[in-house]
Amino acid sequence: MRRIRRALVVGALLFPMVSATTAVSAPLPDAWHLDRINQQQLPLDSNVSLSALTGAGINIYIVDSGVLASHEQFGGRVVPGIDIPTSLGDSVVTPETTDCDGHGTHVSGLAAGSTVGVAPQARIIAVRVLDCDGGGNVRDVVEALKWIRGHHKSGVAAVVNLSLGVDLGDNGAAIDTQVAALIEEGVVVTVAAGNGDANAQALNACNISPGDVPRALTVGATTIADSMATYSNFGPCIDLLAPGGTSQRPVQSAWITSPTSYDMDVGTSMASPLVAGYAALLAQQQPGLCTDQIANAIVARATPGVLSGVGPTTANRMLFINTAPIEVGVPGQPSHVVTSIDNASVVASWDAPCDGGSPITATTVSLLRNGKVLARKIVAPGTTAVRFSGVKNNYKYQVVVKARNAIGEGVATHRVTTGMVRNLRVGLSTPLTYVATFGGDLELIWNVSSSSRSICRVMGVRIRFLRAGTCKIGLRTNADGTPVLRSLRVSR
Ligand SMILES: [Ca+2]
Ligand SMILES: [Ca+2]
Repeated sequence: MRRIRRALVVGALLFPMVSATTAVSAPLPDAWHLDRINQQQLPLDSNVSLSALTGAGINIYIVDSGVLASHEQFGGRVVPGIDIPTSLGDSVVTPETTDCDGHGTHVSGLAAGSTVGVAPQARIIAVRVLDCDGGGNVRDVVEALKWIRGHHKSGVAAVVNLSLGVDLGDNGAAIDTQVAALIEEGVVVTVAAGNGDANAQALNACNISPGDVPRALTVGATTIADSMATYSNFGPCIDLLAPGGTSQRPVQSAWITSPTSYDMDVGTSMASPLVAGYAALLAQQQPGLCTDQIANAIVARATPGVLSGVGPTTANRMLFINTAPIEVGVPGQPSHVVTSIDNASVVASWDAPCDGGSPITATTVSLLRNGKVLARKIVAPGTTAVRFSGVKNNYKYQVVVKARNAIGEGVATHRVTTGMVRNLRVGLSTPLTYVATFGGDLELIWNVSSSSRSICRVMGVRIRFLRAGTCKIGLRTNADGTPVLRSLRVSR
């Protein structure tokens, strides 16, 4: 498996870092990237203020080389996420938020730095997949994205930035699958379009993963003179362009040498987090918005036709920070559907989706067998679990969940198939997946409550029922997630 690449220009000269003794603090001498995106046309006007919005309360996951949490740009807003290379034993970096490469710190600064970033109060969640040389593995990125899917809170807008990529042919589809799932679960994903091949020859971004994922925001790079950067990948998969700089005028952001050091970098890696920060501003303003509402607004508000050097296959759209309210829409798709069975009953729970900007008024839960609806329950907002009783044993069922608001009906979940409904009798030992299922590709982590240990026991991938009573379990989709609680009735 080929290694993943960060989307910094390969071989680009890094300008000398500002040393700790001569460190620049606000106002920066060269925040042209911010200056450019608060106006539609050149020339730059030296005004870098973007919005009264700050991204406060919004999580931006930076999937990268980690983040130097102590940097002055972050003011305590960096939260350790997960350090995949460490957990898989490829390298060891402690604490988890440390960045031994620099790329992730630079990218984080552009998304959410206090003076170099677009969303200066957003929370940065450091998800480390790149090592000290900026390299990584597809497998690690897939793990990281799964972790985010379990970690983020459904129904609350969040942003993921991926300033990295791999050739689609190098198992990129595995990353694409996870990116698409994140978007379906309500997360805005911004992706660097990539900086061409090893010789900086620009490529079609549709051949790069995850830049080819349709609902992701794939970002190409521009120069200070408003031309498309020659290294920037191109093509119909590019949604918009944003400042990425050139070696003559790179982009300045936080660096890892010290909490007050800065560095100049070049690439679509720098353009993508600017869009991530913008998404956080919009999410802060209307926290219930769904992914596509935010992503579509960002594309629709980009300034058309102002860039030079844009080829015929790339849309000529330049990032423009415009925080006018977004029109409300229908709710999104509920996520994290968990089903469990016991005698003659099915219990389904779910996470409420984004509400489209208008409160959810009801949720419909349907129980099906062989594609036919057997029962339907309509529950009030705030209820996120229902029990269907009186169903026949020895069958599997499907569950579909759908929310609605004043605007209309939202998108239904996929059908989630239950385990086979049956009596959980003393002495039964059965695979966990026959008792509870998750509507997706994440595995459930089981915990039996201590009060139930004499009644049921999990052994490996099986559960055994020891005595009649109530077996209380907690089901999580990752180690840090909030468990879904279930009470299974065990009979003689
Ligand atoms: Ca300006
Ligand atoms: Ca797209």
